[in-house]
Amino acid sequence: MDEPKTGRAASKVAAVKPADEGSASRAASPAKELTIFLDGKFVPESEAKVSVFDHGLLYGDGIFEGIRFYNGRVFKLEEHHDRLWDSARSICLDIPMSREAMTEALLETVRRNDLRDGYIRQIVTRGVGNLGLNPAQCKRPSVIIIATSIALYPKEAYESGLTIVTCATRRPGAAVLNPAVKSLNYLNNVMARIEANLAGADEALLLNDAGNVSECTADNIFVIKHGRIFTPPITAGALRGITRSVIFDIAAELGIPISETDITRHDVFIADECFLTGTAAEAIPVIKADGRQIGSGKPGPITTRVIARFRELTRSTGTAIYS
Ligand code: PXG
Repeated sequence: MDEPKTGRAASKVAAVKPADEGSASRAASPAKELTIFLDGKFVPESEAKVSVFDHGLLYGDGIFEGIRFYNGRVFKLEEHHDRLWDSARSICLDIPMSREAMTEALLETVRRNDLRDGYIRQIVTRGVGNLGLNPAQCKRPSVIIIATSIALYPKEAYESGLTIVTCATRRPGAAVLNPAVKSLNYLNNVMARIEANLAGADEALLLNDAGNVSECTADNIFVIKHGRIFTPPITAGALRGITRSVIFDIAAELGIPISETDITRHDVFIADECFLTGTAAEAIPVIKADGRQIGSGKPGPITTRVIARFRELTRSTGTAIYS
């Protein structure tokens, strides 16, 4: 990353609002049972059960995607399905549905829950096997689709920014457990999340074996220095986030230079601005890292512009659910 050249320009911050979780959200109507897609059927959540012999449970053997929908449209559906099928191919899992059938099942799950804004968790487990870990035992993968709402961080944090701490848990390298596979094995991320909780921080920053920054527990990280945006490359252990790709598009559109670069904690500490992205997190500013204030200590001007454009895109593009 570039060395610092001059002081930062003073930042005037516009309010950044999080997504509306939707009027039919789970929190708003806790008594109403969700309808879940489970292996070809739509069932009430109280009946949506998988076997204790499912290797998704026994070994974390399976894959998932988290997808958002806004204003009656699914955001970046094709990109999420590309990644789901890539994850499946990488772990030799045959998804027992065509992409077209999966898309229809996903849209129908949202419709049956009468939602316009929310979050879809799509899971493919290895399926039922015996107590040995060999996936050859598992005859048929299970497909689960849940449509509901999610709030990863408190609403205020989208305006005031998050605090993050570097955790001792390292992101495994591609040769250990490739973070590019969005698998059900999220203990690395969970351990990092526990460290953030114990430290009283909003998020955990994970480093890779080389000591470079990878990402946070369920979000990609971006730092801004002298008007340029930097984010770690996939080879640093970052997920190829779909929101991350949208940020590249937005930066190009706004004429803000952006690049994939190895960054260290130092680069985070001296950044003018910092923000995180993820489907669940959306785009959210970071204002403190390991006790150091980032920039002015408030969401910066580039962050604010990028997030505002992100919100516009989420509400104006996507696959129609109702038509
Ligand atoms: N890094 C990791 C490790 C992730 O799991 C992202 C980055 C962001 O990627 P997208 O494509 O969403 O921009 C993720 C996404 C959860 C949850 O339950 C996690 C994700 C997505 C949705 C929900 O915490 N992971």
